[in-house]
Amino acid sequence: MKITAAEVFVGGPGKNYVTLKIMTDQGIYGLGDATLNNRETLPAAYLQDYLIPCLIGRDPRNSEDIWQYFYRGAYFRGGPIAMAAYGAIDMALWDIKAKLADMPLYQLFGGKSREGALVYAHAQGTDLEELLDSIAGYQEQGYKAVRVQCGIPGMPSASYGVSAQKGKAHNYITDFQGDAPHEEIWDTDKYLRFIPRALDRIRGQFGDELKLLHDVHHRLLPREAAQLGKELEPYRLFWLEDPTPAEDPAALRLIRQHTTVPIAIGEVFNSLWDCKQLIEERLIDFIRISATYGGGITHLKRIVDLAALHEVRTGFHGAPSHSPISMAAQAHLNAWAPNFGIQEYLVLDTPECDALFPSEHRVENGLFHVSDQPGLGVDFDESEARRYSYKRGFHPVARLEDGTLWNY
Ligand code: CS2
Ligand code: MG
Repeated sequence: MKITAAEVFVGGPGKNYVTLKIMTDQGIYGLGDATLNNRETLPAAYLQDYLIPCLIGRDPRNSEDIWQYFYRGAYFRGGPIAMAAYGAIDMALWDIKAKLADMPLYQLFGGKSREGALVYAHAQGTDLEELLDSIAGYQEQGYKAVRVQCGIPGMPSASYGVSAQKGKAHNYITDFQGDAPHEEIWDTDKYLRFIPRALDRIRGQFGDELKLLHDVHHRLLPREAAQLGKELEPYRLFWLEDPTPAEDPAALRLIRQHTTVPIAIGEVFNSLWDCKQLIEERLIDFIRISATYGGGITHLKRIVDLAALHEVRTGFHGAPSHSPISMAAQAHLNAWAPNFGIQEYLVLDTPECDALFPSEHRVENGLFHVSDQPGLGVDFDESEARRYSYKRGFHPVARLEDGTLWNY
């Protein structure tokens, strides 16, 4: 069996998805996702200019060797651009293998360990009242877990994860379009004063059962994060995410000395080496790396197994940062992983997105039910894809009130 051709598509409804399609001499094709938010053309160029020419003629069933060939074979290893490109290739090869086996992918890992995988939705508000309504809306739809993000009183612009306009859902591409990053103002003191009060209201209104998550988005210093974790303990968060910048794992030692709040980190990681110390020293409770920037299924599965050895559970980074193809890859891992924790899930099922990526994966009552179709269980409609083209966008930049640049 041989790979005969591969093509990359960039674009999508309200978002630049980077989709790889690998064709074989047996008519079976595989799909992969290389979407790197607001840098989408870069993994696409790496695939087109360097990787696809090396794929032609290879046996697509040798996904391990192909992964090692690209990762170890490169003198300059890793990084989000390269790992997103390898990730797309790897997903497509697993898709082909599972289609050859005529099985849904999770069967190749060891079958299903659960009927449905717990997901969390993103509740947000420019103020607390709007956030409470947003949480209530998700609860009515059956969600059992929500991430809660709220505008901070007195902060000149909205805090991370919150739409700038009241009543407007945050969209990762339309909000970020333009020729330069939008700048936000951050004020740690106001944030630290407000968040415990907000969590108190939320717990009081929604009771004990609803699982609550909160994303700090790398904004705090280690001591501040320890203080916040301690103050939030009475509200029993499911997790506190990215309390400090992820490139400094030792900061977590200080946080762990002071609080038992569960910690989730890893959405900006792209290899096992980024995760290793946090997992081995049990400095986190959930690992957030994604199948896309994390080098695909082959590498992600290795991270899941290392995490299991240290009682760290999964909480993969989710849509819409990645396409439904990546979501499907993670859904098959979520169905199998003995140490599954939760899956981030933002509603992607607009008619346009469903038309571009048809699938039978579905979320019901807050659980993700993986498709039983052979392979990843998601397709890609090329005629739909032709409706879209690339649009440039940037993540915002955060500054303190005096102008000092801060972590976004
Ligand atoms: C966020 C991300 O989902 C999350 O937890 O932190 O959506 C993040 O802001 C984007 O993926 C950035 O590309
Ligand atoms: Mg996050």
